[in-house]
Amino acid sequence: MSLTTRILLAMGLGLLVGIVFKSVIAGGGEFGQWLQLYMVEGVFDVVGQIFVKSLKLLVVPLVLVSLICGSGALGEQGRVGPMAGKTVGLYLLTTCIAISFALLAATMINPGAGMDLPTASDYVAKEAPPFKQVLIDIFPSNPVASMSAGNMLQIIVFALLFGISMSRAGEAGKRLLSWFEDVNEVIMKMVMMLMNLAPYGVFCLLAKLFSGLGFDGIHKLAAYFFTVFGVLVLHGIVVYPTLLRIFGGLNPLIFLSKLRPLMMFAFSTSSSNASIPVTLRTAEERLGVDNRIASFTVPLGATINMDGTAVMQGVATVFIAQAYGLDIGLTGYLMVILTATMASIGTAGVPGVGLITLALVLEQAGLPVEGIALIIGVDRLLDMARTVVNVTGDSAVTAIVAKSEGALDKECFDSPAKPMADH
Ligand code: DAS
Repeated sequence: MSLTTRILLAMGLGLLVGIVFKSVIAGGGEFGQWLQLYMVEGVFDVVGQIFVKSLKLLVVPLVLVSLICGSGALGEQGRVGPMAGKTVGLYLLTTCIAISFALLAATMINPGAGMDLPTASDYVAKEAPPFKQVLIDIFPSNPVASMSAGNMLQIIVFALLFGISMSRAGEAGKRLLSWFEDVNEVIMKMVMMLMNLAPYGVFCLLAKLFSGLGFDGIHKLAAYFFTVFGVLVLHGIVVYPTLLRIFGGLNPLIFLSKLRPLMMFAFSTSSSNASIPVTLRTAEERLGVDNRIASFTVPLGATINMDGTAVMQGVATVFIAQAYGLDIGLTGYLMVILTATMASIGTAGVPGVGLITLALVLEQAGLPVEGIALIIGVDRLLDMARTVVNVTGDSAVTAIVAKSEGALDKECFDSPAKPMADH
C-alpha cells in the first residue's frame, strides 16, 4: 500500500476516532475520562508531538544544505547571464504573487476564525519588530547562532552567500559543492524516512484534534482545504495564462492543454523532482522549448519555484493564526511573504517538503508551530494539488524565457498535442 494511501486512510480513521471519542468524553463517564487522560492527552499527544518535532528537526539542515547546493549550482550556471536572471526573477515573482494571493484570500474567507484554541503553556507571543529591524535582522552576525536559534531568514542569507561564493572558488568550490550535494541526498532520504511516520502522526494529531473539536472542526478544516484548493486553481488558470500572454504572447489554452500528462504525473507523485523528466519532455516535445533553455530552467524550477507550496503556506499561516486567536499584523504578513518566498528557494521538490518549510514560516511569523497539527491531516491531498501548480509554474516560466531568448519553436507550441513519446 502506497504512503499516500496509508496517510489518507490514517486521515479518515483519525477523524472518525476523534469524533467518537468526543461524544464518549462529552458523556462524562469514567471511561470518557480515561480516554481523555490516557488516549487524547497521552498516546495521541505524545505521538503527534513527536511527529511535529520530526518535521521541525529537518528544517535547518534541509534549507541550509539544499540552498547551498541550489545557489552553488546557480552561481556556476549563473554565468549564462541574462537568461538566468530572467528565470530566477520570474520564479520569485510568481512565488510572491502566489503567497500574496493566498494571504488575501485567507484574510477575506477567514477559515480559522472562531476556533479559539488555547496556545501551549510555553508559547510566548513574539512581538513583530518594526519592518526596518526585520530587514536588518535578516543578515546574520553569527551563522552558528542563527542555526542554533533556528533563525531561518539569517540561515537562508548565509546559505545563499556561501553557495555563490563556493561557485566562484574554482576547484575547491567544485569539490565542496559535490560534498554538499551528497549531504543533500542523505537529507532527502531523511525526509522520505520521516515521512513514513506520517500515517501514525496524522492519525494521532487528527484524533486528538477532533476529540476536542468534534464535528465543528470538520467544517473548519474543510474551509481551510477549499481555500487552499481554490487559490491553487485560480493561480493556475489566472496568473500563468496572464504571464504567458503578457511576457510571451503565447496561447494559454494551448499551454494548459499540452500540460495535462505532466499535471497527472505531478498529482500522482506529489514530487516536482520526480516530475523533472516529464517536465523536460513536455517543455521540449510539446511546447517547442530548446533543450539549452529547458535543461537549465526545469531542474532549477523544481528546486526554487514552488508557487503551489507558497499558496498552502499563506493560507495555513492565516488559518493557524485565526485558530489560536492571534493577530500577526501587517509586518507579520510581510514577514510571511519574505520567508515563504526565500524558503521556497531552498526546498527541493519531494513529497511533504512544503509542510517542513511551513514550520519555518510559522516560526518566523511568531506563530505556534504545533498549529501544523490542525492542517496536517489534509496536507497530503493538498500536496498532490500544489505539486501540479509547482510544475505548471516551472513550465510557464520555461516557455516565457525560451520565447524571450528566441529558443521556442512557435509552430511546435501551436500544433495540436501529440501523445508523449514513450522513450
Ligand atoms: N511536494 C512538493 C513538490 O514536489 C511540494 C510541497 O511539498 O509543497 O513540489
